[in-house]
Formats: sequence, C-alpha cells, structure tokens
Amino acid sequence: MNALPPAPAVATTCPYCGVGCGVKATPDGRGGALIAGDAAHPANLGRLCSKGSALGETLALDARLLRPMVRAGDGALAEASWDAALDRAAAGFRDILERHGPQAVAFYLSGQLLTEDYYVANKLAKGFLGTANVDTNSRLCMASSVAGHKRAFGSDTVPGAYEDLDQTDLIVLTGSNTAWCHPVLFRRMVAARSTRGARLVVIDPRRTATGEEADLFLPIAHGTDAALFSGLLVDLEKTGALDAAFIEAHTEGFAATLKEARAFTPDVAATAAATGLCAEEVARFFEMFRSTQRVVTCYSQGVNQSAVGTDKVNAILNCHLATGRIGKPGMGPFSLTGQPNAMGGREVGGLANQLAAHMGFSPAEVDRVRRFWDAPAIATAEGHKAVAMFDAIARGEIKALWVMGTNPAVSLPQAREVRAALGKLDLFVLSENVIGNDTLACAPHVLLPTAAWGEKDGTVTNSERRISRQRPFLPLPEKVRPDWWAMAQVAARLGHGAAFAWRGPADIFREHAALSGFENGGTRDFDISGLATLSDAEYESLAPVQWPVPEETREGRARLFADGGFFTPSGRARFVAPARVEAARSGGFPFLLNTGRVRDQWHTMTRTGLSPRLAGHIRAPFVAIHPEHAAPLGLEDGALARVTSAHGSATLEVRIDAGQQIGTLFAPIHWSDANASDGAVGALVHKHTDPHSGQPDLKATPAALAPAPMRSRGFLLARRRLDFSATPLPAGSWWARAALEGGFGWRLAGQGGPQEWADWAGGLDLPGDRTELVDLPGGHYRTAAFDARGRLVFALLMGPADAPQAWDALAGLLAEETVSLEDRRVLLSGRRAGARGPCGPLVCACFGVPRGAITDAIAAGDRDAVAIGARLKAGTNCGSCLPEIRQILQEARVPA
Ligand SMILES: Nc1nc2c(c(=O)[nH]1)N[C@H]1C(S)=C(S)[C@@H](COP(=O)(O)OP(=O)(O)OC[C@H]3O[C@@H](n4cnc5c(=O)[nH]c(N)nc54)[C@H](O)[C@@H]3O)O[C@H]1N2
Ligand SMILES: Nc1nc2c(c(=O)[nH]1)N[C@H]1C(S)=C(S)[C@@H](COP(=O)(O)OP(=O)(O)OC[C@H]3O[C@@H](n4cnc5c(=O)[nH]c(N)nc54)[C@H](O)[C@@H]3O)O[C@H]1N2
Ligand code: SF4
Ligand SMILES: [Mo]
Repeated sequence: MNALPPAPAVATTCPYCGVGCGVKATPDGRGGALIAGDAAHPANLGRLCSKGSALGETLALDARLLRPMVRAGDGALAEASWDAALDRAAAGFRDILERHGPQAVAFYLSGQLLTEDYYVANKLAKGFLGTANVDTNSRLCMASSVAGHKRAFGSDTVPGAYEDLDQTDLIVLTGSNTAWCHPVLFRRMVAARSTRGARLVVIDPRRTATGEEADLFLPIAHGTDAALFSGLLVDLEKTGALDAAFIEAHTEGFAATLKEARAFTPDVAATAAATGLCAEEVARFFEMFRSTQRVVTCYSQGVNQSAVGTDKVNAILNCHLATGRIGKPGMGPFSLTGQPNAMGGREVGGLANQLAAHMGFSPAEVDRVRRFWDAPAIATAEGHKAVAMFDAIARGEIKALWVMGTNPAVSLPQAREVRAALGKLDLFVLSENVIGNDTLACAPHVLLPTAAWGEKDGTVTNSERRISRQRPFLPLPEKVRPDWWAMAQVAARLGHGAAFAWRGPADIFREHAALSGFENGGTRDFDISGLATLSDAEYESLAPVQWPVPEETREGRARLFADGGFFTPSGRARFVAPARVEAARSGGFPFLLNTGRVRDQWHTMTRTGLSPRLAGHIRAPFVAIHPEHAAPLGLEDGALARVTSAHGSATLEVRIDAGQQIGTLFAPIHWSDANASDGAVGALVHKHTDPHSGQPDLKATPAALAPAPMRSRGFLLARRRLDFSATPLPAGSWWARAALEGGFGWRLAGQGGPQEWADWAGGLDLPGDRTELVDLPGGHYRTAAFDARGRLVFALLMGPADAPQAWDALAGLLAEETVSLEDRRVLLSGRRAGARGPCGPLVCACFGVPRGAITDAIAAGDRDAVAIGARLKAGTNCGSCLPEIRQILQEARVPA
C-alpha cells in the first residue's frame, strides 16, 4: 500500500463559543482530522476545552444534509439539482415580493455564519430585496449588550481585550457560567488568580461550576443585577471612589443617574433587600470593587437574556465609567459573546435594527450604504426583531423566510408557536448542515445543503474583537455549497447578479472592509478599511487581528476609550439609570424556570451530540431543584418530573442540587425532539422581551413542577439509531438518546410493564441470536441480541421505575467486536463478568475519566486536584472539569 504523505496542519478557528480559540486541524485522509490547540493563536495559546478537543468526533458525514431538496406537490421532500432548488427559491421570493412587497420577506440568520456569509445575506435582503426583516439568533444572545453599548458609548464596542484578564486584580462574573461556557477564558482567569492573586466574584442565582471557584459568590435573585450595580454606583460615590476627572472630561448624565440610583438603592441594606442578598455579602462586594483599581466585569446571558437586560448592561457600564476603569490594562466591562461569530454578525449589520457596518437607519446612513452598494431599493427603516418576526409570520404578514445556521423550532421561546408559524409560510427556505434537526421537520419548501466546519472558508470575530480566519481542511462534499454562494445565485436569478459576482470569500471580505471605511473619518468605531486591499494571498494567511484596523495604520488595536473618544454626538459616554422593576411571578406557577447550558453540549446538539466522549458528562435532559422542594413533591434524585408553564411542558430527570435557589428551577436548552421525547424547554419558555433590545427573557419563566410517575424505567443500547416513529414505543413512553462508542444509548421510561416491552422488542427486526428474561411479577423485561459475528447489536433492560438501571457497565460492549460467553451469561443482570474499571458519568472528557475513578483515587489517598491530575490525568488538559473534581473532593470529605 502506498502511504499518503502526511497532510499539513491547517490553522483554523473553533466553531463553538465566542472565545474563538485557534485550532490546528490535520486531515487524516479518511474524512476526519486530528485536532489540537493552536499555540500561536492569541485567544487560547494552544488550549482547547472539552468541546473543542472533541471536534474530530463530529466530522463524519452520516448526519449531514448532502443534497438539495425541494418539496413536491404531495408535500414530501425530494432530491433536486442545485439549479432546480435555487430556481424554486428565487421564483418564490420574486412572486411574494411582487404580490406582497418586501415586508412579506424575512431572513433569520445566525452567529454561527461566517462574516462573509452574513454580509451577503444582509446585502441581499436589506440592499436588494428591500426588507430589513433580517434578524438572527444573536437577538436571543447579545442584543441587550448591543443596546447597552450603544446607549452608553454611542457604538456597539467591546472596549477591552483578553489580556486584561491576565493583568487584572478583580474579576467580577455576573450572569455567566464561564467555567462551562467560555472554559478556555476561565482557565485564564483562574491563572490570574494564582499568578497575581486576582480575586473572583461570581454573581448568579444558582451556584454553578463557576461559582464553586469564586472568592465571593453572590446568589442574587433573578433579574435584579441592575439593583446591585445601582447600589454599587451609590457606594462608589459615597466612599470617594469615583474618577471625577474622567466623569468630567468624558461622560454626561452622571448627576441625574446618581440621583436616581440613590432613590433606588440608597445604601447596602436597600441593595441587599432589592437583590435578595445578605447585607454582609453586598458590603463585601462593594468593598472589593471600590478598593481595586484593576477590575474586569464580565457578563453574559444571565444579564442579556432578561426583560431588563439592557438596563442591567448599563448599570454595569455606569460603574466602570464612574471609576474611569475602561479601556486600560486589566480593567473594563467585558461582554462575553456566545457564538463564534456573534460579533461578525453585528459588524455586518445582521440585526433588524442595524443597516450595515455599524450604521443604522438614519437618512444619511441609508444614503451612504445605498451609494456604496448601488442599491436603489435599499430598506429605509428597521425591520422586525426575532420574536416579533415570528409573530408576523404567525399573523401571515411575512410569507417568505430564509433560515440559515440556526434551529428556531428549538431555540426560540414559545417554540411550539414558532413551529406552527413555520408551517404557515408560502416559502420556507432552509440552509442546513444536518438532516435531523427540529426546524427541518417543519416542512421547508427548499432545503439547501451548506458547508460545515472544516469546509467553511472565511472569517469570524471573537469576544475581544479579534478577526480570525476559519480555514477549510476537508473537501466540500460533492453537492454541498457555501452559504454565500447559494445566496449569490438567488440574487443573480432575481436580476442582481452584478452586485453579487464575487469569486470567493476574499472578494466579499474586501468589500465588507471597504464599506466599514467608506465615508467613516473616525465617526464609526467599526473600521477595518486597513484590510480592504488585502491580496488573495494576504487574506489566506491573515493573522488574527483586533479591530479597528484603519487604513492609515493597517494595525489592530487592543483597547478603546481609555481617553474617551466615544461615538455619541458629543463624544461623551452616557450614564443611563436603570428602570426599577419587581420580579415577576404568576398564579399557579410557583417556580421561576431558569434555562442555560451544560459543559459538554453545544446548543441543539447537532454536532456535539455526535460525540460519545461529550455525551458521557450529562446524558439526559434534567431539571435542577433545591433539596427543600424534593420531599414535599415526592421527588427523588433521578426521578422524572414534569415542568409546565403557560406555554408548554417538558418531562425531565430531577437533579437535586443544593446550589439551586429555593423557588427556582434550572433546565438545559440542549435537548429537542431530535434526541428526546419531551426534553425541549424552548416550548415552555415565555417570550417577554426587553423593551430596548427586543431580547427575550429566557432565564425566568413562571413554571410549575410535578412528579411524572412511570411504571418502568431502564435503557436501550443499539448499534444503529432506531427510529421510534417507525416502531412506536409502548404508549406513554419517555426517552432520551445519547451517542455511545459504537452506537447509541436511550434512557427509557414508560407506563408499559414487562409484557408491553417484550411485545415491542418482539416487533423489531432483531437477529435470532437472543437472550431474554421476562419476570412479570418482578416487573422486569430484559433482552439482548447478537449478530452473526457475535457482536452485541441490541440490549433492552427495563425494570420497575423505582430501581432504574444505569448502562455504564454494558455500554462499552457496543464498541467490542465480540462478547465473551461469561459476559453473555451475566449481561441481562446489567453487569459484566470479571472486574471492570470504575464507571459513572464522565467527569474529564479529555482523558475519559469517570466519576468512579476519581472517588477511587480519593479513597486511595489523593487529597487535591493536583494529586488526582497526577494519578489519572483528569483535569490536566483543558481544565473544564476542575470545578467538578474539586466538588467531588469536597463531597468525599463530608461523609453524608
Ligand atoms: N458548553 C457550552 N458553551 C457555550 C454554549 C453552549 O451551548 N454550550 N453556547 C455559547 C453561547 S451561544 C452563549 S450565548 C454562551 C452563554 O454563556 P453563559 O451566559 O455563561 O451561559 P448560560 O448557561 O446561558 O447562563 C449563564 C448563567 O446566568 C445565570 N442567570 C440566570 N438569571 C440570572 C440573573 O438574573 N442574574 C445573574 N447574575 N445571573 C443569572 C444562570 O443561572 C446561568 O448560570 O455560551 C457559549 N458557550
Ligand atoms: N430557553 C433558552 N433558549 C435559548 C437560550 C437560552 O439560554 N435559553 N440561548 C439562546 C442563545 S444565546 C442562542 S445563541 C441560541 C442558539 O440556538 P440555535 O442557533 O438554534 O442552535 P444551534 O444548535 O447552534 O443551531 C445551529 C444550526 O445551524 C446549523 N449550522 C451550523 N453552522 C452552519 C452554517 O455555517 N451554515 C448553515 N446554513 N447552517 C449551519 C447547525 O447544523 C444547526 O442546526 O439559543 C437561544 N435560545
Ligand atoms: S473555549 Fe472551547 S468551545 Fe470555546 S472556542 Fe475554545 S475550544 Fe472552542
Ligand atoms: Mo448565544
């Protein structure tokens, strides 16, 4: 056999979070790649978290959408040529534009698109179709930060850089589970603690993995951050901690804002009362902030996803402006962006209330962009923001929609209504990477297979304004195309070919960069005109750079605003007083449902869900509750419970968690109908929005909780993915699927007893080589099937609901080439023959270390995370699991 020469490593960027880590991908020649951190990338200096490290497990094509499809007369999707699919899309848009005008057309985009794709979508919709109904999942994510930045700075500018985290003495994290959601940045924060003694304050209604690491943890009441920072502003003034010179020279509105803050939160006691914190905690926080010059305040969805999110942002910005702690080494407010290119989307104007390149809809700006694009039909006013856009679809006002890079049937609030709205469209075009998500199940008319990570070619911008290349390292599958190409093709079919005639992403990037500098003259923060004349080769080798990159210097810039220079008409930053609000509760719904993320899954799991390694951490959708609620509701850890709101419900596994506040619930957002029977929480989350940003309040929906009694529980293992719609489970069944090495595992529960499960298994097409156990009085049904090679292909172990079995012992059999006779003999008891390694949920995803191994190590004498790392390697790569390791250590020392 001829050995292929080793392919060179390609430097690219991680497709997950907004940290924007550099990745080195080395193709293996078989469609996969070896993944490593890029030591030369300034965002991560070689580190990757568990999700980034597992990227190699997500590259297979099995789950990919690989050919265009068009809905036929009978409603079924049928394969089509690209030409036919593009013709259908273009004809649909033309027809609706002619009959109903541009307001009937909308685009719903994503912070996971490349800047180039995003630019083309925005130009096509706003410039040439004449509709500003262009919004994105960033509305659910960063809109409040954008609105807060604009109110304070006159521009959507993140003033600082990651370096500030290395150079700071106090890090305040509010509404951010950084340890799980921005893990590589969190390691940097923890490093600042050990190298320079920086302290960490975490503000979150629930004690998260991030909170576990804090020097001071403030379990704030939901929605009350603005009160805390309002109280801080009063305290800073009272204790003489203001930077009077900065306030005087570079800001406006301080006196009025201080006056309102004094009326709202006059002192520590009033602040404590408004935030549900105790006075000592509040006083300690105020003291730490006051006495530390170098403070960085990072915030994320606990701040943004709120009905008062914009006010929360401004309350934080007020404190940094009042102390002049902005844009200087080691200090500043820092909005942590969620998606890999949420920032790029904001730069191109991907939101309905932006036009392009950080310009809005003032007549002068519209005129400028019209001339630059030569787009006479350009939209002249703001369009519908995401939630309002789907309401307009439901009302029948918007009739054509193009969805790209997002899964709105899962991720928008009141998601069942969203699904119904999608069904009403006259034209629904969906550009997707995968075949199996819930939005795809909502009957699109045209389905376009687009390039995925590894094939995509363009740029992204991370949380610190750093533009990096995402480079392809895998061939584009035969019938798959980049998003920008599909849009340019539709544009050409609508008669706009000349304005969309790029040869590739470098052309698009240059145009975008030129627009940012067009008639700018220092009036707009976003200026990358220094990159407008990159040659193709320079674009190809572009090194990560932080904007602005003006034409004059052609160099990036780490920080802004240390000496003022804000983008308001006066050039001064504005103080904004937050409105006062009371926390909302409503009758019949005694709990507040908080929603968010877990460490090893990304959003709706279309990619991370493919990785067995990542599935090992948390295997099923859950609801976390405070121990005090467990007994009165008769709920035990691991039992199933039904969470209900005014909008829908979900059935989730109970996790009793002392870090949860009384009266609150927390459920992760990752499960959908594609991987669980009833695990999608978007269905029950309300769609109340912030009045300034239009961002929905996704963290505090009034909800109720009740046990979901089941007759039987257990699990199913199979080599292939079973389709339960083809072979329906016994009535009333609940399931959640996870990827395993060599196949899949399903957690199962249901009203059926042993006979129903036996009947169900009997109806499957299983190999004849089977073992079976039916114990009707005991409530057990167990079976396993083996193929001709002796491999386990199927195992179903169901028993009474109060004694559910875990699959840990058996799951490994799916990856084995043969099952020994000894194993066969004991398999139906849920065990394997002989001594096996420790098991339990995976704690360290990088080195595959389960919880059992860590408890064993503690039993063997390990007393800290360093010792455990030395013995098991756990926690020594990305470090995302260190908070959990420390927690296990702590639990082990306190015998229950
Ligand atoms: N593992 C993983 N990482 C991710 C993602 C992922 O899907 N998985 N997604 C990425 C994306 S797009 C985003 S936007 C980010 C999100 O990153 P984060 O914002 O850190 O994550 P969340 O879990 O949504 O919410 C953060 C915290 O806000 C808290 N919170 C809720 N209400 C309040 C409140 O009123 N005040 C305060 N102070 N806190 C509150 C919640 O309890 C939660 O712990 O993560 C990014 N990184
Ligand atoms: N209740 C609740 N809801 C939430 C949140 C919450 O905290 N609580 N968080 C919100 C936030 S911050 C976010 S960011 C959203 C995320 O929610 P979504 O954006 O809906 O989630 P993803 O699973 O990332 O969906 C991305 C989809 O795009 C596809 N895709 C990926 N890359 C590309 C590409 O380049 N081109 C195309 N055409 N397709 C691509 C993927 O296959 C996938 O199906 O969820 C929001 N919803
Ligand atoms: S922290 Fe993890 S998910 Fe985020 S960019 Fe880095 S490797 Fe990717
Ligand atoms: Mo996000």
